[in-house]
Amino acid sequence: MKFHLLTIFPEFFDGPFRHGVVARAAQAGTLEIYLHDLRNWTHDLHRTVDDRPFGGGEGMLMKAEPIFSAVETIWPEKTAGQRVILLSAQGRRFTQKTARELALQNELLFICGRYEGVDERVAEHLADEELSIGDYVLSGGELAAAVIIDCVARLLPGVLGNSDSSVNESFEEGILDCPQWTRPSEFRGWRVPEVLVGGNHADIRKWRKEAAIGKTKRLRPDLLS
Ligand code: 9D3
Repeated sequence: MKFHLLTIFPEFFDGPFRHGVVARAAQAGTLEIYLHDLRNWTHDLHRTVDDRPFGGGEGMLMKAEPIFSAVETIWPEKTAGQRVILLSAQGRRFTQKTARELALQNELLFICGRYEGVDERVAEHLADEELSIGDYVLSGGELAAAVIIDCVARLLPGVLGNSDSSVNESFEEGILDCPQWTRPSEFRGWRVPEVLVGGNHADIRKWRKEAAIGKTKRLRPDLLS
């Protein structure tokens, strides 16, 4: 799968994509990441990508023209299996379900917004979808794109070692993972639940299910309603 990122901070991604699942998948050729510097599609001395909002207001907006030029250069003709995604605080909420849908595409192009936002013509006439990763304020779309690419990459066949793409993911069952422990069985006086240390697998399964529901009730009651 190919991931394109359109950004004014291409070096931002040196960190997130050089480690872990995404780096390994890139090494194995399962995915390819292409960084595109938006300023390459400006034509003025100052390589301007922003301008003031019509109607007034705080801050600056990203101009439509360099973004359209960039996307039309990267994909002169858009084919099935290619999706343009605008990251913005106003977008539809990205979830594990969205990640599954995106993992079915051949190629994704992420437009990373900065400043106070992006000229609305990008959302209306260029992007296939506008996504947000949650209800909090980031300073731009780069972190959001890295989050989405991490989620999608680990779903690609072969990336996690399990070729079975139907492995259950707790979020899709609408419940949190059960609590887990590793050795030692006692640490600073805190003991691991006795049932997990014993070997009765039916009891363990039942205990885990109940513990998962209990934890979901306490921390994420919204998932159960
Ligand atoms: C006047 C209100 N603005 C600032 C508080 C709105 C605003 C503008 C630009 C809020 C965030 C941003 C930059 N955010 C993103 O580009 C962004 C984002 C986010 O802020 N939260 C969750 N997901 C995303 S995806 C892109």
